[in-house]
Amino acid sequence: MADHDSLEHRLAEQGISRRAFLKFCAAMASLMALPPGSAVAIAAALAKAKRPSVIWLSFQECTGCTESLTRSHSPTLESLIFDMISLDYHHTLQAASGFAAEKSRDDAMQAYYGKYLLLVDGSIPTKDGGVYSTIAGRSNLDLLHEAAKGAAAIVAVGTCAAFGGIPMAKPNPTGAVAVSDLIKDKPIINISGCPPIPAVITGVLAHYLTFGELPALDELGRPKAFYGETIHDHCYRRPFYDQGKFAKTFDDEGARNGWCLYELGCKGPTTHNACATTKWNGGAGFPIEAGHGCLGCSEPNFWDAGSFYAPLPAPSADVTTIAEVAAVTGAAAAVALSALDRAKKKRAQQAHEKLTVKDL
Ligand code: FSX
Repeated sequence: MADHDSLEHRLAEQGISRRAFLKFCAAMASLMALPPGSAVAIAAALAKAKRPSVIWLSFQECTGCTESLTRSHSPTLESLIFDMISLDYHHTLQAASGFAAEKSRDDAMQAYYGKYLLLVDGSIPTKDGGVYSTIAGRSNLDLLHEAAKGAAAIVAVGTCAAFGGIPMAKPNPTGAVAVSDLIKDKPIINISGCPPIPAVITGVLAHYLTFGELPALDELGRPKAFYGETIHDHCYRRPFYDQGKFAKTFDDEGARNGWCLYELGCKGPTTHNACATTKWNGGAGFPIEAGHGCLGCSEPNFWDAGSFYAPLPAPSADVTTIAEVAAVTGAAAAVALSALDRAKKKRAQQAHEKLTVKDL
């Protein structure tokens, strides 16, 4: 007998072909860097998966995270994944308003206690009892604590929820903090980016539906499959970096020839995200491809980490450790890598690539 709650049944109802579904599963397997052959296992697991209840709370943010998810082209991985979940509360996307909206959240929290996924975007203001952001007269702080209690896991969507983001930038007038600063007794996954890449959000949801658990995380709670490497690792301008060819202005000959934007402030070497591989707008491109350096938006404190247009500190020719690199941070340092001799340049690059935003 058909399971009317299963994804398989819902996709069939909506006329989504088996072929399109398998293509989606193959794309998910590739996005999550799973071994070849995993697509079939994903398809089998997803087809039988029940739609988990998802409650999405939006706090101090610009709605860019939701925009990111909804501004993709159709039919998309994103639209497919939303057929896989029951989005029971999302105050931007839901039709209900007022008391009906608040009731739908309460009902879902009660009916799926211990089982629902809680997605949060935006940071949480804590100063003065959290009065700086309220929904239906209740502080974000209060709403988060209430919804976190019955959640199976929490997904912090966007840099604001993951690390505090722009609302937490100096002087942080509202006392904004990240979800993980407040909730200590639930699994939390951080999907950083301001905004995050839509396919990363859906990839994490697909992983949860397939395996019933969150994917492997890095030391900042981000899924390794998407944040395990830097933008620099996969940047198409990387060969120019390796050759020491850097654009000096945004419209010089080097810029026109696609040379590396490192000297114009690109934060690709210290930024962990999948922009260079997953790309944006249906794979059309990513900021560096549009001629602008990476701002480092998926890293903690990116807004306060210095000018977006100042080059990352370059290590001196003789440094070999991160500590030594940190010691020269901010020095007149901008020893051009291109000026170093070959062996020294290699060592300097290796040290440079080990830098993280925390070292700046
Ligand atoms: Fe923050 Fe998201 Fe940047 Fe904006 O919800 S991560 S300001 S794109 O909207 O939270």
